Amino acid sequence: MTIIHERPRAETTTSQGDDAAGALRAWVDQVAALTQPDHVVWCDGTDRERHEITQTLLDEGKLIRLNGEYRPGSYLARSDPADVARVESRTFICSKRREDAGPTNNWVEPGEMKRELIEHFDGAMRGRTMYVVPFSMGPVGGRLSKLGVELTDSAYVVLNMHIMTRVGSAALAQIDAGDDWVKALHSVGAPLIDEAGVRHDDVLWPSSPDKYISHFPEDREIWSFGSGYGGNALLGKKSFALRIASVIARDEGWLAEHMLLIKLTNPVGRTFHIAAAFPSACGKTNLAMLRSTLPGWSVETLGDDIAWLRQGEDGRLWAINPEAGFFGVAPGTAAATNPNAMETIWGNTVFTNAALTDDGDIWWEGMTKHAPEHLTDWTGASWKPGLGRPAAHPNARFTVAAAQCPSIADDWEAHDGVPLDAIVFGGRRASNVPLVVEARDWEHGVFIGATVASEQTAAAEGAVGELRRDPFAMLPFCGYNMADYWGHWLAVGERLGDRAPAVFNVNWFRKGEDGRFLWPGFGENIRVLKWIAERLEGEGAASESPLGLVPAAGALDLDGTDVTDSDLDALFAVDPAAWNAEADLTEQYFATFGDRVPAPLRRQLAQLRRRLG
Ligand code: GTP
Ligand code: SPV
Ligand code: MN
Repeated sequence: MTIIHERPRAETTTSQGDDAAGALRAWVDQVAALTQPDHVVWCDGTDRERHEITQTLLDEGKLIRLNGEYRPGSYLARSDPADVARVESRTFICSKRREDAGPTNNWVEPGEMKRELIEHFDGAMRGRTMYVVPFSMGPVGGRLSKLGVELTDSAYVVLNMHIMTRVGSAALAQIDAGDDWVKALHSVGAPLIDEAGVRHDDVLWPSSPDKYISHFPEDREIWSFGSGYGGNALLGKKSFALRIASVIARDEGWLAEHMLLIKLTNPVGRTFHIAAAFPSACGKTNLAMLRSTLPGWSVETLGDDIAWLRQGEDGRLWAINPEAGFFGVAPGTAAATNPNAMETIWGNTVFTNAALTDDGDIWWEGMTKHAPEHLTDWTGASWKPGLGRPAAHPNARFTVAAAQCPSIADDWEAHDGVPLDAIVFGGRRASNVPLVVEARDWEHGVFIGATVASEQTAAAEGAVGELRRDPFAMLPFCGYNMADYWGHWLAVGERLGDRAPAVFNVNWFRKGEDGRFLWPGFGENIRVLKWIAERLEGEGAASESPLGLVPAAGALDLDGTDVTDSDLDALFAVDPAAWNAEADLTEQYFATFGDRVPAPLRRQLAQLRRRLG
């Protein structure tokens, strides 16, 4: 084994710092001894490094350079067709006790899981380079920020981590200074040299049919094996910033959430900070980058996927986006629906599983009204319209720096974050769930968050369209017992008291009997945000529904839309029979958590039933 870039030496270190640097080095050495890479490279996060990594991937054929005239500095990667999304069936929370992982997580006893993983990692990096990627989630040194180190044998992962997190020497210096950090070990699980010492050719997207995305919450460790894709492999994202961070947050009294973060400004210049939790591929990026159709109202982007929330000295809840980039759903992204996203990806973007045009740009379903006459599809095969299969994979993604977003807020990297005015929950529901509802109070809001159901999307393996419970949009991401997590939310609310943000629920996806969306969505969602802001100011008119407060007649600004009165009725219809059936399902759902369900949530269910009659 050779070390290409020696670990940079810190200029001054305290004795605690020496211990910290030593602990990191010991872990790197230990993993290298186990996985046996040809080389170890310590990453510094510089542009030069990014160019080198990119060049390596180009030389290996693992990236396709896009036409610089249309998409400068941008590349297309094509994954293995069996490695296109998060694998929830192979995602594990290995807490010491099974009940601490809870019924919503796969659990294996940590010792047993580590033994199994060590067998898989043994020699897993033979013939490859192991990259040491120190990173910060949140601005380096920020009050809510956290550090991690990912060890990976995938240059594609390093390139994406460069965009999605703050990689490099500044993060490493914090680790050396003795700050806590999370160990994140990743291998694609495809060694180039076999046990007999024979070297094999690499493939364009190495991965393994044997996949493990394993989390050890008590040890603050992540071990990911066999996948190179998104949330399975970019370990700062779902594995650290949600699964491990949710456990740290429980222990330290804050919240790690699957939420976008925006700043809404009204026509007199008053700003509101709003965080919203929608399940995967249910509209976070789109709402985060909303371009307002209402004059005087505007939205600025702070984050599109993850938010960390912590009570500040003023007693309010403050939020940061711990990420530095967007790993956004490509299909459906278009100038008409999300112009800010289209402008963000003008260049310097990595596309994964998009289609390639004949002149070297990318395309996906929904980008333009008509598909180009010929494309190379996401598998590399020739494609033309009418073949009956999509040209881009439904979970095709773009990776791009947040700083490139034209709607990014000036203070998106503020070390203390921004104070939250409202929290919004939502899901993808063709029926039952109204366009917008305001919770009566925090406890009711927690009940609403805890009982969200949503139709499954292509962001994870599984049957697309199937309705499932996805509490707080955290079903695949909560690192501990979901019922305890609800209890933690209630406890945070107690501490916030009258400083707590207001809570709302939205649904952009309700359909009419003819199967069309009843609500125009996208930029028109500003109308719902406007009502929310008016409620926050104590102005917007609301009326009671069994589910919570809904806009009073005329309170939702629909001027200039083609939403008809009957659409509006259908958007807010509450069918007591259907909702009593939902309440029965909620009771059954709660039963799966046994006596860990907090009493206030059972009380909320009883109150809902009473209001439904
Ligand atoms: P993850 O990155 O997986 O967490 O997804 P996300 O929650 O950020 O979802 P995103 O904004 O990427 O949207 C997913 C899909 O829903 C895209 O195809 C969007 O075009 C579509 N979508 C988003 N907002 C709306 C909306 O208001 N109405 C309708 N009809 N579709 C929407
Ligand atoms: C999600 O599935 O919620 C995503 C994509 O944001 S991934 O990074 O793959 O988790
Ligand atoms: Mn997400």
